[in-house]
This record gives sequence, structure tokens and C-alpha cells, in this order.
Amino acid sequence: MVRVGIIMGSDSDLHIMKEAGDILEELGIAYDYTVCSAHRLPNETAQYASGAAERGVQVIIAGAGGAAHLPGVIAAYTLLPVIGVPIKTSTLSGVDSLYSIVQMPRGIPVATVGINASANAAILAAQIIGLTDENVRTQLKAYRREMAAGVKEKDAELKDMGAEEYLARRRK
Ligand code: RP5
Repeated sequence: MVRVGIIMGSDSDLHIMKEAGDILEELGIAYDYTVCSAHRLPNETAQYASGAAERGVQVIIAGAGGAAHLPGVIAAYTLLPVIGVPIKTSTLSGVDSLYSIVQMPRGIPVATVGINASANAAILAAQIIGLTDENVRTQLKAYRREMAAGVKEKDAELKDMGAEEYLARRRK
């Protein structure tokens, strides 16, 4: 059963939102993708959000760019936690999306991650699900251990080869 619904305003957001799907895949959490615009398909957006809990969805990740109202509209139609991902735009670099999503008026919150930070949205969704799912908590612990090991490995390499060689190798 799908536990995280990933929705985006346009297929042009997919290359960013796929990072969330990839993380959920790694953590063993079922998810699906939906493209549904709050202004082009308002009725379908409402249906998606109001039916999500019934489908078994526990968290919704909603990505949108520009006057990014999709996450807020979704949040208005469900009691599920909604995590908004501001998508970087060509005109205002995503600051427009960030402000639109993060500045929800009182009463209908949207948890907002950084611009294009859909990976963090997925991790946060997993942490929410992990409150009541020990398997997901175990996966998250392993994910953090791997991250920590990666940093230690880089530190050891840097100490071993020195800054110049390290940077030269990174540039290759
Ligand atoms: C928003 O407008 C979408 O989320 C997308 O980020 C942006 C541009 O959409 P398209 O013109 O690519 O459909 O609704």
C-alpha cells in the first residue's frame, strides 16, 4: 500500500521530485507519483487530497514552482501532514516558490523544506512514518550510519592525499 504520495504541479518538476522517490525506495517505503496542478485541475487536486488518507497514504510530499499554491491547497483538503518542496524557477530562482509555500497563513500548516530539497522531504516523511513503524526507524538509522561513514571516508582521504590532490581528483 502506498504510504507517501508525491504530487507535483507539472511534469517539469519530476526531475527534482524523483529524488524523493529514490530515497523512499532506499528506505523501503511505498510511494507513488501524481502530476496535478492546483490551478489547472482544481477539482482533481481536491479529490486527490481528500481521498489520500482513505488510500492509506500517511504523508504527502507536494512540489510546486512559482506562485506555488499546490501544497497549501492539498493541506486544506486533508489532515495528513503535507511537506512542501519549493521548485527552483528560472525567473526568481525558486524564492517565489519558497515564500509561497512557507508562508502559509495560520491554521493550515505546510512543513517546508529548502528549494529543490525533495530528498529532505522524503527523509522527513520517513521520520514521521517512523514514529509508529520500527522497520522504518531501523532503515533511517542505517541511512544515517552510511552518511556518517561517507564523511569519515572523505576526511581520511583528504588527510591522506592533501587538499590539492583531493580537489584535482574531485574535478575529474
Ligand atoms: C507550477 O508551475 C509547477 O509546479 C511548475 O513548477 C511550474 C511550471 O509549470 P509548467 O509550465 O512547466 O507546467 O505549477
